[in-house]
Amino acid sequence: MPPEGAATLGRRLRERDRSAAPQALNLIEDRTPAGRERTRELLAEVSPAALGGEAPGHLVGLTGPPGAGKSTLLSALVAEWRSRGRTVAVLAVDPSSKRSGGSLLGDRARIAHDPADDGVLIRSTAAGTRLGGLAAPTREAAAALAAAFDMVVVETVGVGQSETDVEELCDTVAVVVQPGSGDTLQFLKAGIMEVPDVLVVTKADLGEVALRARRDLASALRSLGRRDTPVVAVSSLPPTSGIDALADAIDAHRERIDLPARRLRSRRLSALADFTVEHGESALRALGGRRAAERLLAEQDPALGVPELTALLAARAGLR
Ligand SMILES: Nc1nc2c(ncn2[C@@H]2O[C@H](COP(=O)(O)OP(=O)(O)O)[C@@H](O)[C@H]2O)c(=O)[nH]1
Ligand SMILES: [Mg+2]
Repeated sequence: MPPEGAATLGRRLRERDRSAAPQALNLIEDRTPAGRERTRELLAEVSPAALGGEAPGHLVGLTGPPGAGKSTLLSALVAEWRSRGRTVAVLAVDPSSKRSGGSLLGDRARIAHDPADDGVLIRSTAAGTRLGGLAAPTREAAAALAAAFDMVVVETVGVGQSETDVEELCDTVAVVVQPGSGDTLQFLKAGIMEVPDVLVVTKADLGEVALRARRDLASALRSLGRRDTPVVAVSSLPPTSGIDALADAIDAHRERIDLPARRLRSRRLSALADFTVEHGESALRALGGRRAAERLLAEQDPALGVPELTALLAARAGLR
């Protein structure tokens, strides 16, 4: 059977046909020039222009240090969302493709789910380079999946820059810390407090140490004037606790934000990142610098997808 046309795959996702997702993700991973062209065709079919608005899926970033309990938490969250009748796609960003040594210490659990359930899709995706933040295929996969799935989760490892990357892509960012790990302190020092929309303290079954972590984080948020940011304590191993409250907090955040504005900002930042990765900093200078490029993007039709915006920057820089 010849591979299905890229536009057909994109159209099927737009019509919420989830069975098109695995093939669409394979296509997006093909970074040859022909593959990129086909990816552009696919993404055009799920752009806001084609959808007549923003993609319906909720883009959720889940980030935190290795061993904090992200994968275990996701197993519980996926079950919670399924019980609420939602479909779920998870893109687990694999840092071992960037750093040496394979899986990171403490990064043990796999995301558990029923393989026969076609309402759940779980994929690993390669980590990006610093210059472009999250790898383009991760961002493109998230955009494609948001057309067809109710929840699209991007799981990333780390404390530091990765939080900012995921914040640029996602509607809602949940930052995960485990109690008694010193994460809380590191967190405050690194200025990461600006990033989370929801803070999650895992391993609540550990008792007092988890309660203390939750209190410390809540008071740190208060001192930053961020009283609205919820801090949710969860236990992800059976018997689970707090998972429903976390799902509620994630929903509530989406209700609060100006979603079209956040998505538009994300597309513009993505276009700038893709353009810079592809053509280099000198191409950015040809546009008059980053600020000028941002102004140029701000003038464009809000319904344009990332590939169209990236192509536009290249054309203005005289590269195409
Ligand atoms: N006690 C306890 N251990 C947990 C909980 N959640 C995860 N863990 C354990 O913490 C370790 C790391 O979890 P994992 O989900 O792999 O963390 P990740 O690296 O952030 O994805 C594993 O040994 C888990 O079994 C929890 O709620 N309570
Ligand atoms: Mg993990």
